[in-house]
Amino acid sequence: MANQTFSVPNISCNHCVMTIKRELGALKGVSSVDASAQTKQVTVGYDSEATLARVKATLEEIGYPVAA
Ligand SMILES: [Cu+2]
Repeated sequence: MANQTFSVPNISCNHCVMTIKRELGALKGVSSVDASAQTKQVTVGYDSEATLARVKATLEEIGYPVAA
């Protein structure tokens, strides 16, 4: 298991945080999700590079793309 933190500029409030936690938490291989409206960061625990790629794709799909 590894962790990675992403910068996600579109996080503006607690509703965004809840949406991200729900959507990423439903992905297979994701063991933990933390998100913050203060830091605009998302941290995930994941099991493989494929899961990490899906996390990024999902964030983009739901309107919270990871900053380059
Ligand atoms: Cu919001």
